[in-house]
Amino acid sequence: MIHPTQVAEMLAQATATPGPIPTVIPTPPEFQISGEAGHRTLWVMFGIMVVSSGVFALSSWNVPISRRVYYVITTLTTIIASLSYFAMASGQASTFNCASVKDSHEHVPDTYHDVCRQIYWARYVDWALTTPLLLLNLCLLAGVDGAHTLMAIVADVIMVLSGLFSALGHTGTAQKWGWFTISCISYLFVIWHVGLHGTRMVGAKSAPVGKLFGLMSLLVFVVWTAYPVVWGVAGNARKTTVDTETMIYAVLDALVKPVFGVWLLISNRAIADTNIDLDGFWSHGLAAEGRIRVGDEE
Ligand code: RET
Repeated sequence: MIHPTQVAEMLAQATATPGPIPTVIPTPPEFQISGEAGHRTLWVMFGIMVVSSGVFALSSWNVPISRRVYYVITTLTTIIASLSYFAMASGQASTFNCASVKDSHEHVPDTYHDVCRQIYWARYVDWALTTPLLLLNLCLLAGVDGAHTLMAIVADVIMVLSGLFSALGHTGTAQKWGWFTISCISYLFVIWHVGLHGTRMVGAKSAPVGKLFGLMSLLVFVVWTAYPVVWGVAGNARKTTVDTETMIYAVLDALVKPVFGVWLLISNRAIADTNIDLDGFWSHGLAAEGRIRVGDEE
């Protein structure tokens, strides 16, 4: 049985004026977004890609259609890049990826706040369409067979898409690291098919083509590998501003598309053995000549 004095104590406790209510003032999320310098860079890159597309398209005019394959592919890469840069410069095609960050304090418990970084998904759309075209140029140059070229292109598309899923994934989760691993493995497949297999296949061509492919594939490998490094340091670890990230990608994109494009097209004119003569549908379409239709013969 409860003693009346105990009841009195319990009542006193229940009705006592409450102490200070612990208050946690939520810290608003911090947004890492593109600034003035980033926007200007995106517009400049849009201009560079448009001008490059015009130059590449015009330079193919005096080349017979059967030998235009490098020109067509190179022009398409800069046209697609112009569209992607236009989308980004005009303020579209981006989203935010937020991660919780710990704030330590001296006398009160740790608190957390969200850091939300702008991710331009237009880049991944661009890469998914243009990197297969860039690989196709290299495979044609080396004389890589269709089976290996197709495998390299599919591995490349998987690399880009899984990179996008990882970029949008939650920090420190299996989804983020899983997609990242898939992307890296796919990149190794690309190197294997184009770099190693291409080096073996180009042996059947003349020495100048072999030298050109050797140097080009080495530089392509170095510049391409810079992409995942920037992706990790800037986009993922958030060690740079969005503007710096935009500027680094701009330099890499300018090298990979207009600069390497000019190099390939000039070399194609200088080294006869780089030429690929594509007849048939590529040059003539589905012409009616030569087809016998049942009922036509009298
Ligand atoms: C990602 C995700 C992280 C892992 C790897 C990646 C590789 C990216 C590469 C991009 C190349 C882009 C080019 C663009 C030209 O316009 C997707 C960053 C391995 C190799 C050449």
